[in-house]
Amino acid sequence: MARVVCPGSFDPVTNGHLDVISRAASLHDEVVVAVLINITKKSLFTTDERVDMLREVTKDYPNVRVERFHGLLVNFCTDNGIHAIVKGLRAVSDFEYEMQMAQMNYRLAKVETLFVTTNPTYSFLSSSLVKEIATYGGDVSGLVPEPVLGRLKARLKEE
Ligand code: COD
Repeated sequence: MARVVCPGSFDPVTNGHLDVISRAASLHDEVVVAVLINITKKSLFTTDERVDMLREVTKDYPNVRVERFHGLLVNFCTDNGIHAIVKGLRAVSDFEYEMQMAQMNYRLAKVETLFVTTNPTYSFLSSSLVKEIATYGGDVSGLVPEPVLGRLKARLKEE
């Protein structure tokens, strides 16, 4: 069975993430979406909320499951029988950092990294830009899945 992981912070999940996850799901038997538990980085949504949103927006993909992880991604891969990481590449600026991580992950545990080129519709899209635009009242509809849009508006109203 070809099991791969799509890792990330997903704070929150965007349509760019979802595009990569759906394409990974069409190419592999099983996709594990792994949400980083990062206690040092301030996030808008808790790990549980990020996992919930991902589960909701991937519910129509029977071969996708959502988990959380902390520590090294390669340890999560080894513990879960995962041999490859699937990442999206948005621009040349992503390439240098992604290549460094890919080579390090291979060096650490012989875990391969596979890249899908971003869907041009979402090549400018990141969770941080979505949060910034939404914070200042900009329109982010079409950039995040519908259920995330509602949660984003509610969270920013609370703040
Ligand atoms: N189009 C296509 N792909 C996209 C888009 C988009 N618009 N936006 C995001 N992506 C993809 C990218 O592949 C990105 O890597 C991934 O989605 C996740 O994005 P984010 O922003 O949610 O997550 P990051 O970049 O904060 O996640 C980084 C990791 C959690 C993957 C990384 O820090 C990690 O592996 N950490 C664990 C610790 C570890 O093992 N460190 C050693 C690494 S060598």
